[in-house]
Amino acid sequence: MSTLIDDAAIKQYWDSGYISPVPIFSANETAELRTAIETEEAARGPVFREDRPRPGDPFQGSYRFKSHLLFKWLADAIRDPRLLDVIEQFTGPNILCWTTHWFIKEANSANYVSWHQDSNYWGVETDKLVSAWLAVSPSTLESGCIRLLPGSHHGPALDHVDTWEKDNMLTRGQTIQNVDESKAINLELDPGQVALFDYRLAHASHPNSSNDRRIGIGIRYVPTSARQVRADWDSASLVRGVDNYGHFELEPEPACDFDPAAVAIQQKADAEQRKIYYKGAEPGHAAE
Ligand SMILES: O=C(O)CCC(=O)C(=O)O
Repeated sequence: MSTLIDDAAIKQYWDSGYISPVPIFSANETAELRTAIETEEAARGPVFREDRPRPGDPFQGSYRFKSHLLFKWLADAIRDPRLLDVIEQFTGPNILCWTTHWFIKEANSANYVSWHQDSNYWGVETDKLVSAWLAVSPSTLESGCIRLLPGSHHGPALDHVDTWEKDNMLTRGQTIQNVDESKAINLELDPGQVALFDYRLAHASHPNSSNDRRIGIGIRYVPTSARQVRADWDSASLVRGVDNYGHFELEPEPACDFDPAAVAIQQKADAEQRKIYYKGAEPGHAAE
C-alpha cells in the first residue's frame, strides 16, 4: 500500500477522475531525467517532439511514443516502485504500461493541446486506464499545465472534430467543441510530481508562455485484463505482477539504451499505434 495517497485521494480519483499532485521523484532524480532527455536532444535534435522518423537519424523510427523501449532511464522510471505502488491502488496488482507519450512545449511556444478524451482514440478497452503525467520541468499555468473537467469520465464519449491545427500537439488536432471552461481546473506540478487521471476525462492545455521548457511524459497504465479493440495486435510492458490474459504481446525490458530486442518491438509497436491513432481519419492524413 502506498503511503503517498490515502483513502480520500482514492475516492477522489474514482469520483472526479483525477488526483494531483502526487510526489514521486526527488528534485535530484528529476534533474537527472531532464539531463538524460536533453543529452539525447543535443545529440539527435528535437526527437521527443516529433512523431515521425527524422531523416538522417541512425535510428529510423520515432521517439515520441513508446520510448521506454529505447532508453534504459525511461524503462526504469516507468517501473519505479514508488510510482507503481500508487498505480496499483487503481489498476490492481497486475499492471501493464501500455505506452508512453512525450509532451514537450518549448519556452514561449505556441504548442497547445485541445480539449479531448483519450479513450476515443486509443482502442484500449478497460475502465481502469490511468494516465500518470510526470512533470520533468515546472508545469504551471504560465507554462501550460494540464487542465481538465472533473467528473467528465462518467459521462458519454463526447464528439470530437479533427482540426489538424499545426500547433496542436495531438495527432489529428482532435477537439471537443464548446467546452464550458468555467468548470476546468488546472493541475500545476513541480518537477518530479505526477498527475493521475482517467483516460475518459476531458483535458487540454494552453501554450507555454514561460521562459523554460515544459517537459512532461504521459505514462499509460492498465490492468492486464485490458484489450486493444482497434487493431489485431498491440504490445505492452508488464511492469508488475503476472499476465494471465495475454491480450498484449509483452515487450522486453531493455537492458541498455537501444537494446536491439526492445528496439525491434518499439518500431513495430510505434507503427501499429500510429495506425490506431489515425484510424478513420480523412484521406490525405495517412498513418504512415
Ligand atoms: O501535456 C499536455 O499538455 C497534455 C497531455 C495529454 O493530453 C495527455 O497526457 O493525455
